[in-house]
Amino acid sequence: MNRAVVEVTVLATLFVACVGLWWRARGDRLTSDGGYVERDALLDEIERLQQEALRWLTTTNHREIGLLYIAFGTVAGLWGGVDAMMLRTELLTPAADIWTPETYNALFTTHGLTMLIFFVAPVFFGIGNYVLPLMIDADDMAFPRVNAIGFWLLPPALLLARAGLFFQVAGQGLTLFVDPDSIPFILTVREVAVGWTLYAPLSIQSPNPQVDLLLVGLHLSGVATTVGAINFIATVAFERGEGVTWANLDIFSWNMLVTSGIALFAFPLLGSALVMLLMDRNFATTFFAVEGGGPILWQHLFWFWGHPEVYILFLPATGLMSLILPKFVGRSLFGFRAVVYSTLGLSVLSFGVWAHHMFATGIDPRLKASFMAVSIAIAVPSAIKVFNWLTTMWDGDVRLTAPMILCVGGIGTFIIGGVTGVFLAVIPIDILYHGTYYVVGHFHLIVVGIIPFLMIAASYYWYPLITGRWYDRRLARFQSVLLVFGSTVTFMTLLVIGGLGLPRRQAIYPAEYQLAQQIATVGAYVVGLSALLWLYNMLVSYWQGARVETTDPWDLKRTNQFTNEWQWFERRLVDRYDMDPYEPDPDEVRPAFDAEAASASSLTAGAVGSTWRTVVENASVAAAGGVVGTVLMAGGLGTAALVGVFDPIALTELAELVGLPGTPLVGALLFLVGGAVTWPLLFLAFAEYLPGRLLFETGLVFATIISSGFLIAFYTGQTGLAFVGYVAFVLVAHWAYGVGLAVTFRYLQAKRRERHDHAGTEA
Ligand code: HEM
Ligand SMILES: [Cu+2]
Repeated sequence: MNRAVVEVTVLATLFVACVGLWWRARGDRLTSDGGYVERDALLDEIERLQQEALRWLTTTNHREIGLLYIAFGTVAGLWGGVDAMMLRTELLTPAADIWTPETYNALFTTHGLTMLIFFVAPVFFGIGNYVLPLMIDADDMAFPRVNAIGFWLLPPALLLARAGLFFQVAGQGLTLFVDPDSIPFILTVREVAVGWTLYAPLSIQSPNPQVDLLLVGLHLSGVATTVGAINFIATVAFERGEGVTWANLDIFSWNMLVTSGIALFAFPLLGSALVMLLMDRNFATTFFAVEGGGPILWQHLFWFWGHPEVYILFLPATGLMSLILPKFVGRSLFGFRAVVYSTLGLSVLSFGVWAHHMFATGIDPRLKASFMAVSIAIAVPSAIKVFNWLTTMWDGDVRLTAPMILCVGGIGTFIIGGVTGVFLAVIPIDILYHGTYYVVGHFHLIVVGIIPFLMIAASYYWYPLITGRWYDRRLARFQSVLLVFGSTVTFMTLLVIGGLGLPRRQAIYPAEYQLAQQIATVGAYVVGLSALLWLYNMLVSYWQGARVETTDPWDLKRTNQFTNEWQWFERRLVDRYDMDPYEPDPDEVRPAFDAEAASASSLTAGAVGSTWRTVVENASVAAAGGVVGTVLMAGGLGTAALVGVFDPIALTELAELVGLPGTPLVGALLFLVGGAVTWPLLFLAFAEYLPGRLLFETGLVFATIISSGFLIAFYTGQTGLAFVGYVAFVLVAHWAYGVGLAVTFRYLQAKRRERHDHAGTEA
């Protein structure tokens, strides 16, 4: 089949369907009196449309530019999505019988590029443009006109990058009428097929002129992104309203700020590398040729942009998660500061790991090893985010709205995507899985599992604010479930077939994989269907959704989460429509539980004294807690040894392990000292991540988790009743330990607070 014709037809159909929906939806409203549109009315309508068009083309208002960005990104996303559906369609059969292998290569190239460059960043910049100034109480972005320019660079960039499709269709059409020999140029331009990483030497040698257009298009998009990033930074830094300080800046703005910071360093580098590649192609320079800098140089430059780019894509999504999730559990974001620090940490680390994309090349093994270490370390800040989301939900009052379904689904896919990424960061494993579907499964669980999920969650969450109407909430819940389900089926299947060793980027594959490939394709179609349902819901509800009747559509006042952008919304409704501000039933008001505030006087957040003093105080409190916990635990273990379910031999081995004389006594001492020192420190570090509002509960949970490790570590072959006894004693001993720690901490904390309060009143 002819790829270009099919793709253009699908896109045109989508476009016509959207226009049709729009026409019907608003047509209904126009003719609600039963009349029809008259000629004059039609002319009026055309004039009105002209004026509208002019307004949208020249606007510098951040909300309108935001909507333009979102619309543009959606179009690109659908375009890249059609590529994806076509890729998956090819893979229904083991042979390349739907498109040619060359077409398949072109499809994954344009799919990857379109999604990464023209879909994700524009949509996030759009959301940022719309809501960020409202959230920080700014009148507009810092540079409204630059903002407009930044946006208007994108459509030409996309058209340049993907002109091949139109050339192909045009060529096909023209050959019906003219001699193919008279239009050689048009017939040689086709979609690029060198992979989204544009690796030299393939990208230099490809005779397709579209490669040059693509490079120019990418360059332009890079300029657009940089300009947008500068604007975000300036806006957050200088346009904050009164009352919005760095200390109470919302989490989404933090994320947009950090993302923009990364973009500011990453994109100019990409721009230079693109120009170098363009020169290699057209002016016989040798930046990336073997006789010059070499192809590996391209990879270094590319990934020094490419890895941070991944974080540019995903940090705004985590920002949305951290913002939206708490609204539907009635608790404020757990560990706000930890989340901000983890974002900052990621931004720095993201530049330091680029060569993990090059483990399979011949770069120096010592270099590789250090990149491996940093790549594994980068899991820590990501994990911090996950812990904080989970802990925010813990014990919360969960409302399963469409945005919440997407948040929960997003956490799930992110965990799987993230954990599979840690494996890839390990060189030997990467060598094994590099170039297989495992990689495709891994990164799609993240790029699909958290990015579009959270974009859609945000579209639902702010829909009332943007349109003043409700979307169809039942359809939205159904759509969210479909999306989570479809993505999981598709990309988990890819992980599995990648684990079995199936190479990626190939249109032809061994027949035994057919069933799995078909399952993945069906999953992808489900994702595609859910995207269409979302689009339908957005468009139709814009004209026909139920009007929002209250100034607090999400009932956020009840939990004290009525943030700035909703206050803006309320003011607008009150001014424009004379609506009464919504007041929740006072009996129902239960401010969101804020763990941070609740523990403001806790160990880690001592407000008085220098950092040093806090550290010393924490350490001494921990030491005291550790001793009490250890004494309690020693009692438990001692009993276990007496009863015969715990074998002191295990302690001997412990002593030998660290090179001390292998006697039970030394082992026991080591065990007690270790317990008294390390455990309280771990406890302090993790207390923030463990569920439960009370230190007491935290202690129990912590002890239970740790004891499972000790169960395994000190198991010396007990069976039957002895084993049951062993398990019981390990658990009881650890619980005693955990409770001992917790109670001691509590007590010492209370003492300390008393002291501080006392000091405070005296001062
Ligand atoms: C339903 C949604 C999607 C499906 C079914 C899908 C499917 C695919 C398939 C089949 C491939 C080619 C695998 C190969 O042959 O190596 C691919 C590659 C890729 N996809 Fe997706 N994808 C989807 C969404 C996304 C999104 C949202 C992004 C980015 C934000 C994305 C980024 C990429 C990238 C970067 C590649 C690599 C291209 C290359 O190998 O050069 N995909 N995808
Ligand atoms: Cu990377």
